[in-house]
Amino acid sequence: MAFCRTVAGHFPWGLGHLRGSRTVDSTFFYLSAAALAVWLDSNESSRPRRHFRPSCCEASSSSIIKFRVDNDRPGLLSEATEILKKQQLNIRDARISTNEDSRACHFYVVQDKISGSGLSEDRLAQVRAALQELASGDCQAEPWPRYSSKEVAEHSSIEKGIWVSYKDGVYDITKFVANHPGGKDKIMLAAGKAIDPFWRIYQQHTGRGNAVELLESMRIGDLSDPPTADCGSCPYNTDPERHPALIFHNNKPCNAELPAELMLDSWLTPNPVWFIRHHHPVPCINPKQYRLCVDGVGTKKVTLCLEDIKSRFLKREVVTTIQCGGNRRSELDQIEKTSGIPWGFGAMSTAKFGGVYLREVLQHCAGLSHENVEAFEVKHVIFKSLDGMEASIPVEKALSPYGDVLLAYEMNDEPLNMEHGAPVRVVVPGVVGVRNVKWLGQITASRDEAEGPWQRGIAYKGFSPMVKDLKGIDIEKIPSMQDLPIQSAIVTPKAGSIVELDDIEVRGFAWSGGGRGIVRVDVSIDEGNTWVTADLLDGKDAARFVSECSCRRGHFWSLLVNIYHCLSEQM
Ligand code: HEM
Ligand SMILES: Nc1nc2c(c(=O)[nH]1)N[C@H]1C(S)=C(S)[C@@H](COP(=O)(O)O)O[C@H]1N2
Ligand SMILES: [Mo]
Repeated sequence: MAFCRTVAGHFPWGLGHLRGSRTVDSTFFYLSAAALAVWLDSNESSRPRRHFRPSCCEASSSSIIKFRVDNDRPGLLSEATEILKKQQLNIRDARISTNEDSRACHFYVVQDKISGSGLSEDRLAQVRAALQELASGDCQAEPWPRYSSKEVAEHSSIEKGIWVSYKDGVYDITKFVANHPGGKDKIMLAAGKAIDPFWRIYQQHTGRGNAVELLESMRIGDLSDPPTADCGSCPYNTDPERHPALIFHNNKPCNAELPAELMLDSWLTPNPVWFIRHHHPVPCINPKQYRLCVDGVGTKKVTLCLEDIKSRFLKREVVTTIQCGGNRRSELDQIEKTSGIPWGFGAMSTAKFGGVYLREVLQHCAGLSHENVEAFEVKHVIFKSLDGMEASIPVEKALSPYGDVLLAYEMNDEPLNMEHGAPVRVVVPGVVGVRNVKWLGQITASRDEAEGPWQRGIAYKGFSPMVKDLKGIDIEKIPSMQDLPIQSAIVTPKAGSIVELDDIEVRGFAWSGGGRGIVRVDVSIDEGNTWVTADLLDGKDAARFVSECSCRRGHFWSLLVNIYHCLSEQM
């Protein structure tokens, strides 16, 4: 297997950071942010189930089989699951609650594949006979308890428990809210309510990933009055058409990456295949009616229309790479499943952006001088978007003459398109993708950073790979990601491909955030025992035709490896 290692201008992690290093400083090792693993709560099995009614009275979409065993043993759960599958049952959930002695109670939430509902008495008798072959004990089945939406509504606080419904199910999400990848505030909007309309907007829950499974593990009952089928028009109907070469992880909202096959074609990524990372439907904004409001502490409030932005400030051009904080998460998933979109390495792209410097708008137009920053203790600049998203960057980056933060209205010499944030988006060179706010509506100077999951949530903070849930962790104390660390990948040959034993050209890209340039790329074909230095190709040239800022550093690289030569040297 071939590895590459890459060295950036400043050495924040020392060598070897690409594999294994867990050092975290104020610039994050972005991989660990994504390593926050799937949420699991081992206490769930002891949750009381209320008001059980006999299965024959009401049709329920599933039943709970309770199998009390006198002598539990390792492996019994999987043996029992196999038996249930042979009995033509869909298993939605399986748990064990163990007593101090060897007795245990197994819970299996099942659906009869034949009838599509819970278990009839006859079917239960068959299942009971089969299970009792496995271990002595007692086996019964009950339908889920039924709750009305009124009863669900009574549970909307931590004290009373937080319940929600989804389709015909009722769920107790009390312990989950603090761990929600989309943030506590968002999920609390649905406390005591049906989440169906929320998930129609945030379709990443149902598109792929594990949200449905997670939810099912929190089921406590059936909803007696489920909502009628989807009504109203789909908010994604107005999303733009997309290039078929993109690799789609999701469509509503759209999350799509640049395929490896196109990655090395040109340093500037063509607009149609630029990676797309949305959290919402694409907002439709009439450029004539567009207004950008600049306000906050230490400023005098101004409102600018698109023409103001274009005519009152010098047009600047900045070539920069934007990378999503979740880029390459699929590679982490191979070690242990994490939550979030399983990106390959294509959640990054490069463009020449045209627009105006944020610092010039803040200083020359809104009056945010360095004196005001000091006097009013301004610490952050918040960007609020017209799609409801917000994020912030430190004021130092916003005002730095070398920061090159741009309010962009052009991308690769074309007017910025609606997909990537038209009429105006923020471009923050060297900083994690999520701070590059699209469809910008408001810029606010502030003492506090932005609110919400995109700034303060767990998806944009770094944790040790050992962290599996958030018990005992005060998320507020962990700083939000800003500068991205070094990044390097082998693009060809593709991982896992079989190549002829001969001269092989290994090619890839390397890039670093925070203004650090790439010093060297080394490649190893012997699991890291020996390394050969690759040639740095274009990318560096792209930086030449823009201003003096050092915030867009990247290269393609290539190396001809002779496998015979390398192997014989080792013998
Ligand atoms: C009630 C049960 C819920 C569960 C089990 C759940 C689970 C999840 C999971 C697993 C993710 C990560 C998705 C991914 O893989 O990208 C996620 C993200 C998210 N969720 Fe939920 N969620 C729930 C309710 C809600 C509600 C009611 C809302 C909105 C009001 C919401 C809004 C979001 C948002 C905004 C994200 C972030 C998406 C992003 O970063 O693109 N969730 N949720
Ligand atoms: N308003 C808004 N801005 C946003 C987002 C968004 O969903 N809404 N996504 C962010 C994230 S997470 C990333 S990685 C980049 C992606 O930009 P792109 O879609 O132009 O590639 O935009 C950021 N800005
Ligand atoms: Mo992102």
